[in-house]
Amino acid sequence: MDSRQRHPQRRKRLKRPLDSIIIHFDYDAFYASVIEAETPSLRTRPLAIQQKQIVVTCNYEARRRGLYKLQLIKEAKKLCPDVVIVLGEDLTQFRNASKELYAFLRSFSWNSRCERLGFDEVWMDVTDMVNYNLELLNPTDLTSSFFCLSKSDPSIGFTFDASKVAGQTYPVQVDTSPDGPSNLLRMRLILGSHLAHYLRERLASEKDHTCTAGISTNKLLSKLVGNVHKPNDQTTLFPPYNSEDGQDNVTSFIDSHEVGKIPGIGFKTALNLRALVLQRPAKFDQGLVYGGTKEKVLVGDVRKVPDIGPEALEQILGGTGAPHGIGAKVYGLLFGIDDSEVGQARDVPTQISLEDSYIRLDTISEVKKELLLLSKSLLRRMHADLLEEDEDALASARTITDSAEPTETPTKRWMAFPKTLRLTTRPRPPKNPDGSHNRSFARISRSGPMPNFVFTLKDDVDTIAERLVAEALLPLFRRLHPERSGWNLSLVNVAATNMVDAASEKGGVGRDISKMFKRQDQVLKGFKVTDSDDVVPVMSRAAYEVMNTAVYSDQTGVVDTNVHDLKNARGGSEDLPTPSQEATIATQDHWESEDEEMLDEDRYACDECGAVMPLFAMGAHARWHSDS
Ligand code: DGT
Ligand code: MG
Repeated sequence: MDSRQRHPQRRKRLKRPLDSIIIHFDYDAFYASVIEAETPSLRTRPLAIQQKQIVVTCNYEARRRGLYKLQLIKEAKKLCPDVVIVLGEDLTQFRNASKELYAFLRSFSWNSRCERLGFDEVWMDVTDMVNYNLELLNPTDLTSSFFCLSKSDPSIGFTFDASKVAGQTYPVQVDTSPDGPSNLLRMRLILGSHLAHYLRERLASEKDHTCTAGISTNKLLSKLVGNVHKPNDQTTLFPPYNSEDGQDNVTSFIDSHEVGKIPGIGFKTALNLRALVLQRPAKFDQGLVYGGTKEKVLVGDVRKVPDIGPEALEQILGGTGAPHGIGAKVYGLLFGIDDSEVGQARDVPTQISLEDSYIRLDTISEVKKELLLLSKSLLRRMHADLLEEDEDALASARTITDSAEPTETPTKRWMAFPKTLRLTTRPRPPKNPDGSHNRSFARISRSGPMPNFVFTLKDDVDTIAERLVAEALLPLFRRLHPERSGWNLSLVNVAATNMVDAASEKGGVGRDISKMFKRQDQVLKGFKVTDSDDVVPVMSRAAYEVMNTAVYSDQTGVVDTNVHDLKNARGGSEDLPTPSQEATIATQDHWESEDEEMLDEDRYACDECGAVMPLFAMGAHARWHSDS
């Protein structure tokens, strides 16, 4: 038997689709950049943004002096005593800046395929713009080309030199001659690079934010290649993209990445892949409680494993809780293949979810207090994200005011209605007989119809929040935890889900809230609080879904109370990083999947205190334990 027969999949090269051109943007030192835009004099000074006791980000001047993201404030000050520290606990300004930049980028898109991840990353599928402009190129005079930004007005656009790529390339030396191989793809990527360059310049000049961009044929590659030259630069992954013998640029690019660095390969999948290559578990880095490996296993190493293929990977990575087809998905990723589409731009999030974590939360009165805080935040976010000015009401209010008494007609209306209210908790498992704790990431949820009164604009948020807790959340809580005591929660999440666009409701019903409620009641008839526990198996799902189905979500960075050890509060909110605070920092404000439990794949509990946090926070957290 020859080796080809023995290892059929080893010889099988996947062909990479080349139809799309995608740009990935990542704003530079985003929070710091928001502060600098407000106070430009800070640009030349080392600037760090503090949340709790951690530098969540710092500007590049600070990075030149050795500061880095997620460093302890104490360390940052020691290293750079003149660092300017700005508190970044209130996320409002960052959220607003993020929305503004997104709207700006999106305004250039023709197909509205413009997707935000977190506050500071955006993908744009510019295939249509690139293909249109490809047709307009004059091959005999590429140097004075014009990129058309509007199909209806040919004068809107910019001039550029299509004989050259804009910005950097991977690899550094590339052949841009028009008659070389992969000519068409190369030309389309060159067009994409000029569009990216133009958009970056407009962002910098009009919005005061620099960013880094990556240009390639899918979300995965555009995101990864953008990291090659940071900050304020851009990189295009140049062809050839396919080859018979693996001598193409995608293979050499993707092969040099550590498996854990590939978006879509979650922590547990990376552990499994490393073990597959090493034939034993990889050793962890010292100083990290969990995670961080010191034995780097590259994508190229995994692909060289005999008999590797979608089926083999399905066997290794599949199982309870793993998404169907994980083997094929991961196998594709190892080749730089990612068929996920850039999401369609939306005016409203698909859900709004807020949560907080606690060291101890074990009495009903404390739960009520926390539910009230979460409800207020949820309602504020619903108002901020789902309400728009009601032009009709404004106009009629104006008419009435001109001629008669002032009116109290509300001038806002709902753009979308979340039909479902979901409550999620994460109970801490009881202690083992030897006093140790099992790590648990299992969340349990109950959902019910969103009560209509939350949509009223006549009462204030505090009043509605109290009613929401009493009439909806506490009943859900009792379904989740029928026992009066004996539980201890490490997390509570309140979410408004199942969003329905008002405009998409038939006949514009959404504009008439009373009709909407009637319809809602009909729709929800027979829909009652679910009884089945949807306990989610942990550490088992591909976090890639997070990237694929990113939706807008937000967490309780804005909650005033920072000390969550309700029984044993140890002083003020700023004076010490309680583990739960770190957990709060670490988990707030990310985009997450509809199925947000998947994020747990990357969350870990400290053995010492039980605080839950993502992997990257474990190092700082361990240092905090050893210092205190
Ligand atoms: P960059 O992209 O390396 O130039 O720097 P940043 O600051 O843009 O970092 P990035 O892109 O990882 O994250 C964007 C923003 O999100 C950042 O300015 C602060 C915030 N952020 C990032 N990581 C964390 C985190 O672990 N916890 C919290 N609370 N915020 C974070
Ligand atoms: Mg960034």
